[in-house]
Amino acid sequence: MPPKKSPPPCNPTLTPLSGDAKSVTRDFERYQFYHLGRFQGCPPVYTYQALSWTLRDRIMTDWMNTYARRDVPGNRRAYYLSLEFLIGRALSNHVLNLDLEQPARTALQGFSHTLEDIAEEEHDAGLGNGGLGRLAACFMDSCATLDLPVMGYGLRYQFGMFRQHIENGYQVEEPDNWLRDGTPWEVERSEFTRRVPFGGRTEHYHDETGAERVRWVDTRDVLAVPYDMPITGYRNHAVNTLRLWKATATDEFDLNEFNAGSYTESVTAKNLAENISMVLYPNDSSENGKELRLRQQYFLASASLQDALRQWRAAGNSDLSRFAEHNVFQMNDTHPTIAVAELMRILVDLEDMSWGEAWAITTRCMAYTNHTLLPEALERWPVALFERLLPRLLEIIYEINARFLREVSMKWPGDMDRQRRMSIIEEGDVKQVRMAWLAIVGSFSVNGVAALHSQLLKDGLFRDFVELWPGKFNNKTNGVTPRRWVAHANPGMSALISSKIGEGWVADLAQLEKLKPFAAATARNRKFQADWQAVKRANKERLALLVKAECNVDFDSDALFDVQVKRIHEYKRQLLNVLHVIHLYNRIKKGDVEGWADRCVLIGGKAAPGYIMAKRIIKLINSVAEVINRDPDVDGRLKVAFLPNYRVSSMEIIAPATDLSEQISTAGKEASGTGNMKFMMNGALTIGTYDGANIEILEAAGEENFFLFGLRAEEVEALRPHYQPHSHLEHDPRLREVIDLIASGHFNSCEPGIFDMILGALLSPHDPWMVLADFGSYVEAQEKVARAWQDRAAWTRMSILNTASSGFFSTDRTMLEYNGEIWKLKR
Ligand code: 26Q
Repeated sequence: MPPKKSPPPCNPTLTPLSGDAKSVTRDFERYQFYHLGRFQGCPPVYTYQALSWTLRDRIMTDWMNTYARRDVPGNRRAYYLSLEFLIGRALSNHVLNLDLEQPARTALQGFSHTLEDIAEEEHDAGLGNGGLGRLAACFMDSCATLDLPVMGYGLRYQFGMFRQHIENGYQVEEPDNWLRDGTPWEVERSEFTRRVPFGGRTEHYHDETGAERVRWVDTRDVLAVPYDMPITGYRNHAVNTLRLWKATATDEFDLNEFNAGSYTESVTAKNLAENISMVLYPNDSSENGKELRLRQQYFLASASLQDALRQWRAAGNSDLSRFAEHNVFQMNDTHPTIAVAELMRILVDLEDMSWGEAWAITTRCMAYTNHTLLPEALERWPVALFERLLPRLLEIIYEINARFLREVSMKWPGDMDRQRRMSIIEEGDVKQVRMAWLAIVGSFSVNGVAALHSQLLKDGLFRDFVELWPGKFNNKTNGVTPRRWVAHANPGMSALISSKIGEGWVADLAQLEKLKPFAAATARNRKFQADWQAVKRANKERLALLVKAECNVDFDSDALFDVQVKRIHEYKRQLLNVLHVIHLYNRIKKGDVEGWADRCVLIGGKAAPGYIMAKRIIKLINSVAEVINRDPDVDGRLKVAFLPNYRVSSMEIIAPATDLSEQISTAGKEASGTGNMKFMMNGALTIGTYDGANIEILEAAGEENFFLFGLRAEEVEALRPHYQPHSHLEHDPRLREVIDLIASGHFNSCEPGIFDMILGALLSPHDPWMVLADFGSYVEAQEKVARAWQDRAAWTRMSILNTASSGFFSTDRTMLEYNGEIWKLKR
């Protein structure tokens, strides 16, 4: 089936629908009654749908106009390629951006549900694992708000991140059928369907001029059907597009195979095609070698590049040699980096370009962002798998590699060891393609996501490449969007801030600096500081309700809310947090409660389904929580809860209610972190190691407003060969008692032995995360926290200063840096 022809440009003279309360109410009622056939008293999900359609109608003209404005020859554009966009809910976000809160509330008058209740009906679009996916969503928000011509390309997974249940303390996964009721936030654009080839073989031949050329034949093609989601800017009438591809089988499946009588085989083949966009891989570090994952990656890369080329031609361009002047592709980690080879294939095989010309274009439009320092998380694909699935792409990668290694050998003649290290193909028992190397070789820009991370990449993993191309490597410290994470999630604090410094901070977060004078301990500021505390308290009550509902644990809003939410990973060291909790419990049991600060400890996060240790850590947290919460001696001094199914919409309630943000990874292992920034913006204080963006948070907030502890990255590496966890046990009775209590079976009397694997890991001299090395320093930092909490007025001032210093961590700043140094788009 040839793709349908592009439609003519839309009509830019359409009049926008009014946003006044009367017109919003009329349309809302029309959807609710006439379209959905639902009346007052109907389930709130229909009210959610009617309101969403009403809003969506009010996005359409801006969306079309933004598209028309951008669609001119010579206009430069960026494309953000990502296997993940962790979007969360959309309704409230659009209400905020379109400034339609009052009209929406008016429309709901007379209904028994508030705007907040209605918004709760929306399923999170959980099309990502964690930080990397949420970052992509925050980037999209900021690009629209800055009116940057950036389009996101991703996959429309039918099942997003699994839903997590806790049964008997263990994680149980359930599929996330987020599209069951459809979503109002997408528009299918089947007219832009693309065809993506798989399998088959290559044929080398000579064309009429005698030049050697290659055909990829006998492929099994899959159709990529785009679904567009609008990304609204903050009150600026700009609407960008997130284009998500769904895989469907071609018509030939039905025609050829069904008619040939091989009915079951053809159904299997059809399923194989449609499986591509079925489910998000729930690992947040690489799970190597899975064929379906490689299919997903190539499917995204190929469909998106074909579509970008189509768009560029549709805008009136024709001279391909100028493609790189007008287009840049930002690759979110190595996941979509097969795009480097795919663009070469398109230019050389399909567009008849010479290798040299094609390579000049490719290496001027590709840019790569790295998100990890863990060597085990670096993507590698077996050559044999590539050969079977993407034979033409493998040939192209070999050619790229051969030419690249020639360059290496010219610079370092005879240095075979270096050639072996830098080769895109890793030799060995199983030959593998190193995707990060392909990305570096094929890109003009390579960046890390926080200052320390970018430096460690240059000094370590990427060192050889830095010697070859020093100018390629740069840092772009992550951020988060203040629209979702402050204006929407924390309306109380937002109103209070705006009452002092106006509303400009929402789209220019550096303005939060103007809050600093209000943190001073003066009589004039007393009212503001009391109001700040009252807002935090109200937010804590909201979180306490959630914790009660989800965990059946009573959180007292007068206590310190101490929170660690993120994926469960050994390097993130949830275990260190648990050890401290057990230490506090031991102190209570001994009556050692001098200067005690009552605490509510909240931990949440998902474990990759195959990550046994991470799952056992969840069980330990739940077991410890159960013992502590039902021990009458504890008497309200300590509460512990594990919040199930942590996701974007839970963070919207958690961050505004947090007093203490736990950022306690082994130094040098967390590339950046972004939860740390959400907490800071919402006035939490951080207890953290010198790692990732924590360092920049500490520098912005000032050391006196941050609880720093633990070894630094270089100290971790220096200690590693000599690390002796047992010596920490011997020298620190607090630690000894904690470990002894776990070993005694106190937390698992009904399930003996289940925590042995955790004890084994903690006590091993090869523990890569060196948890016990930081225990003492962590406990001491926590004691400082408790002392600081006693002086609530001083704590409040530190809280204000954290928010006031958080301007740098807006993705608006991050996007301006990407644009200024990499994309160079006109705003
Ligand atoms: C790879 C291959 C196969 C299956 C899955 C994957 C995979 C999927 C997701 C590998 C990694 C991820 C996600 C990584 C991630 O979220 N990294 C985080 O990125 C954030 C944004 O830059 C940083 O703040 C975090 O420090 C980093 O851990």
